[in-house]
Amino acid sequence: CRPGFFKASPHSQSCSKCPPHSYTNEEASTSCVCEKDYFRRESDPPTMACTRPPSAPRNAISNVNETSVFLEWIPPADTGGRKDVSYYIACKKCISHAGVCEECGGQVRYLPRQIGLKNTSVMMVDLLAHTNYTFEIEAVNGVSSLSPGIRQYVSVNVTTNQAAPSPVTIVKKGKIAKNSISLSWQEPDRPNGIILEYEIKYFEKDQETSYTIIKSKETTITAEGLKPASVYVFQIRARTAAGYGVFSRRFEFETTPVFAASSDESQIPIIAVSVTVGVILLAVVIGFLLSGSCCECGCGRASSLCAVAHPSLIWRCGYSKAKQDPEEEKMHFHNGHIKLPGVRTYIDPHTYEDPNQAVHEFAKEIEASCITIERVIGAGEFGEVCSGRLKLPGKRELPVAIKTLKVGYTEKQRRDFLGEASIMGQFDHPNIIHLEGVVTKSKPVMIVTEYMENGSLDTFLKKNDGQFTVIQLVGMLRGIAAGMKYLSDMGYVHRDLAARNILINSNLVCKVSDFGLSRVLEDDPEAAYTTRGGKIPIRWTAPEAIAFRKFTSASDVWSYGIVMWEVVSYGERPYWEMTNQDVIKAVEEGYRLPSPMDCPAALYQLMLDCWQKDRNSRPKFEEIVNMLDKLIRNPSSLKTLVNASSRVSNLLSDHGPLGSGAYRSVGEWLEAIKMGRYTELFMENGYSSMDAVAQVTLEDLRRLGVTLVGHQKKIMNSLQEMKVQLINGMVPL
Ligand code: ACK
Repeated sequence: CRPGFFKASPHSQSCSKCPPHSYTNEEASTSCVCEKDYFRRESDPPTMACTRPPSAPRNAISNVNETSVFLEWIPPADTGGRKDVSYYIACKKCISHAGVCEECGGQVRYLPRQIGLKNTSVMMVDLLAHTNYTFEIEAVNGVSSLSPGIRQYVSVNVTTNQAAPSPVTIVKKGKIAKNSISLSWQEPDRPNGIILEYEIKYFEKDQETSYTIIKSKETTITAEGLKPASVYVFQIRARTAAGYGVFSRRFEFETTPVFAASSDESQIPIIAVSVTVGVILLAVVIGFLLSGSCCECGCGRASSLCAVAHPSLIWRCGYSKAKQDPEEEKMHFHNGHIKLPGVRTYIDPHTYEDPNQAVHEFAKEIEASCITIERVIGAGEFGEVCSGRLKLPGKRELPVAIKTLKVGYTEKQRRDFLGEASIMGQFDHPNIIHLEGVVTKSKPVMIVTEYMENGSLDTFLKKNDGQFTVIQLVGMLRGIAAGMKYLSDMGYVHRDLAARNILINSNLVCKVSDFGLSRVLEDDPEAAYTTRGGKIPIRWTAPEAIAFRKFTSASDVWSYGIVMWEVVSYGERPYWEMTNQDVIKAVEEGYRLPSPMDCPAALYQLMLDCWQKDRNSRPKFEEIVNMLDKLIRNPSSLKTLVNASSRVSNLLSDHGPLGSGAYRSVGEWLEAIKMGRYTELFMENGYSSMDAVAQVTLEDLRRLGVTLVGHQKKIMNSLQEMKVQLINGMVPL
């Protein structure tokens, strides 16, 4: 063979041209040499082109859910000429202030795997809470190992959120008698926050259906009323603001027989000393409580002493009606049917004769000198909303949002303004906006909350139209549902759940905000007066709440369905420009909002479930959270979208074609929605009348060459809006 050609075997008939990216300068070659930066694996046949490592994956995005991170990316622009591209995930844990990063080590789990990923997504679980991680997604192919070149990866930085505590692992037995067992245990290795209490579950061995639960703020308990000479199984779990951790493994201890001495009689003197010390400590604690210094955790000396010396008391003075709480609550369960005694319920601040008392019961007083106001970020009903910083003694400086009460307020305005803090202060959940405290002792009166970098969800979504993956949107919805589950468990009905009342932070964590009683609705520009005189945000409200003010968690579920619709349609206004009266009428007649564009069928089905007329048939928030978790764990279940043509034909079915009432020609209509550039395209393809236009589906638009998603949305939404106006209704259920 001459140069540039080769013959792999002497039996071959003819010489072959060197495959792409290879050459030979010599005669009689049996193979060709790869060009610089191109390679051939041993298993590649000599007739195959030389290939090179792929370029880096593109557009990596992350979705953080507590201590799990979901990563998604698109394949590299250049696969290097091979089909065997796979991905490898490198994980680094970084200490932000020091700028030092280290390998994550073996405790992180990768689903489905870390190496050799064929799909363009992966989930990392069991990460540490509140930790910065860098993930490098590297694309590799069959020749990457032959290339000495630099690694081709894209990196993503994320910060994990709060997590429930890790399990209690060390449990020790104390005094054991014929009717009682005392235990002590160590705090979990990773508490991930301040431990608010422990829950101890125990039952007689093999009698698991009848168990007892004790709650304790200490790391010791005594289970009493036990049977002599019987084995009991104990399990313990810790609770922080993020919720309960998982139960520990089972620990078994046996009570002594009726006539045996208790196991620790020799320890009586030690116990006597401990009791004395305990009594002294108790006296000190009571002293603090009575002095009231604890309940004024501001910048003063006494309060910082309170925070440092008695960290466990902050929770008491901040949120709970501590004096009514016994240190240990106990409740018996048979077949697990009785509600947990520890689930706190919301206390209506109106039940307090003096509203100031409610504020100070549930909110910390902050000294104004601890707050630095930086800029105004919006206007609230009672005054400006600002961003700033809060520096409490002994604590890290925090970015905060500050709601102020404008000067010249009436006593009622002050009460209503602070009412929100009295409500917010009772909540403690990662998806509920967190109250830092209030300033009531100086002016202006302020409510200080955690700062949410991305502001309110509706504005944020409108600004970032089409920018998120379905998984990211579902992550947002999951957070909102988890917050709402917490509120409904507490017995609080929100009444004004809407995307404008959800705040979103830089990790895309959504938190429910805007709490109040009647005030909520008065300050909401969406709220309208009903014939019965109430003020209600009609588009978000369940029919029974509009008709006879039946506000329940089930009516919140209806509103949640509307929020789902707002999120998936990136902040579109529900029912567009229909009037409130038309909305009420259409919903009453059984019409429902159509699916947003590109909406996974599973999500639209969930919306329709939330909009069941019979409120008892709607899902509970717990079921919604479980359903969304399932979808997040199995992203392929989100791939089936609501059929684009049925989405539109639903609106049309039985209601005749779109009339020409609104616009006289296709051109006029397209001009009106600033899409005039497509007039010719429509006319050329037979869509020359408004009736013909009524049949256009998203697929038709794509086929015609309207490729920009924003334009597709504008056209489809306008069509829908016109149809809705025409039929005075929506999708019939
Ligand atoms: O959409 P935004 O930027 O988010 O405009 C409104 C404005 O204040 C009036 O309510 C913003 N806002 C309210 N609370 C917070 C908060 N905790 N963090 C950040 N922004 C907030 C809201």
